[in-house]
Amino acid sequence: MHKSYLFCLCLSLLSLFVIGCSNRPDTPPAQEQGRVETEQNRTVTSVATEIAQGTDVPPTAVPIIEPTAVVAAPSELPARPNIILLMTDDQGWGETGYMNHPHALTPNLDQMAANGLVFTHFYATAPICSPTRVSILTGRHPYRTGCMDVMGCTLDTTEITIAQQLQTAGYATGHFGKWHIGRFGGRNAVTPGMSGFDTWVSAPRFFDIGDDTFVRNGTSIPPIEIDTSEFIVTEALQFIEENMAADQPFFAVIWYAAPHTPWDAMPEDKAPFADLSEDAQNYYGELYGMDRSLGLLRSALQEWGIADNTVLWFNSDNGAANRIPADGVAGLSGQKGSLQEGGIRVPAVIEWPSGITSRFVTDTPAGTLDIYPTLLELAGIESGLALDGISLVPLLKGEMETRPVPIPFWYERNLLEFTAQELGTSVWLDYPYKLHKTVTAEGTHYELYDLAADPAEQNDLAAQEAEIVNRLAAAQTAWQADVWQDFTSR
Ligand SMILES: [Ca+2]
Ligand SMILES: [Ca+2]
Repeated sequence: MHKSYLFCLCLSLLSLFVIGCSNRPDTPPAQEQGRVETEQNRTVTSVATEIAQGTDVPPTAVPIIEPTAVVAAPSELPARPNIILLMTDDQGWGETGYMNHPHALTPNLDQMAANGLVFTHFYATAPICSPTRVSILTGRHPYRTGCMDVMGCTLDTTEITIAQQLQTAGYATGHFGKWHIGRFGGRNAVTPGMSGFDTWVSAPRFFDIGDDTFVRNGTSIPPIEIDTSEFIVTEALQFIEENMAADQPFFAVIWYAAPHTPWDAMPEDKAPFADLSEDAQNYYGELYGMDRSLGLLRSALQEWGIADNTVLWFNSDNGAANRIPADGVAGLSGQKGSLQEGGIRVPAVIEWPSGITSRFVTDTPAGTLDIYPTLLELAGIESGLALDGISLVPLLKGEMETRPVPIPFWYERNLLEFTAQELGTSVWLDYPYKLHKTVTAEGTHYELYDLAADPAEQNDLAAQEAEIVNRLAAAQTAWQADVWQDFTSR
């Protein structure tokens, strides 16, 4: 079953690639499309098919089943684009329309995927919320900064955030939605306002309709009465509109709470899922409301004439929680909380019409640690900082077909503080090889998988590929020693 599902997904992704190779269809505003689809109650598959029908190449003409990284970007990317980071909360790798999920309805994200760059191997640094958020804002592995607590760590204020970098470089900066890396009150509060954001309309943790924890620039506001995704995007649009007038590039971070538990969707967002359980209606309804807000955002940017030079970078913060009985991880192993693929591989799309002019699908691995260095390069900032990710600008320009450095992961579910170097579970992703290392009081255990041949991590190669294990383990251990050094010198 896993294999057949993965095969279907490959076909689905490939059809996106085919879409990307053909002429761009004239499409109505995305939000309008989403509405039409609700009324007609069309299926996810039919939405994907209809996107494909806007092209000259029928999906059946797909000659191969592997995604291919092909891009013809401008040799010089436009300087200092507007930047919007969008992140869902617990949306699994398979839970999009463009991945042909059996229920998830994401027509606006599918449109972004048909217009931009789709990552098939994009990784959240951690399989849970807070450390991934720290990885985005600091560009460093969260363990370096002391962020360990799975219930919510606090951003170390000695770190230089990407918001501070862009603020110093003349960007207007705003944070909207879930924070979850610091309290908003008390002696040790760390707010978005203290972390480089000029404007913030944010909640300290997850939120749902009726939430009364939102704070706008330091002042509490009344409970939210509309869909929460629509609410934070509306606030972000107000910030963007104000800063457009100032003729200044902007950086907006929109961190959704959907589809995190508890689930509470608006009636119109639940309507397409009426045949499912109440929980599933609210779950997929939250996701559909999030997607509707993408339509609002994209329509406004187009109406204001700034869509072309605005980078929309969408991803989820960790793998599927899989509490709804449908395969959110699309045949991968593991889920939220695990360093198996299902816990860390997430949907990711970048839409930037003036920078990514040929739409394409890449299987080059990338992740949330790469966001910081990529944005620095896009904004023309030399930081001199030692970061754990790399700039993806060469990938955007078609100059990176294989990733030059591995991606590190390190996560221990019960760890509140480091007590020993190398403790816990860690992963060294040197694609296509993925090394799992588990350190307990009993000793060290390795597993090795070839993700290209075995994306579901079923066939452990550690015993037969000792040389590869040794090579990856040596690099991983050296990196862990460096992280340990940073942690202990904080
Ligand atoms: Ca999450
Ligand atoms: Ca929720």
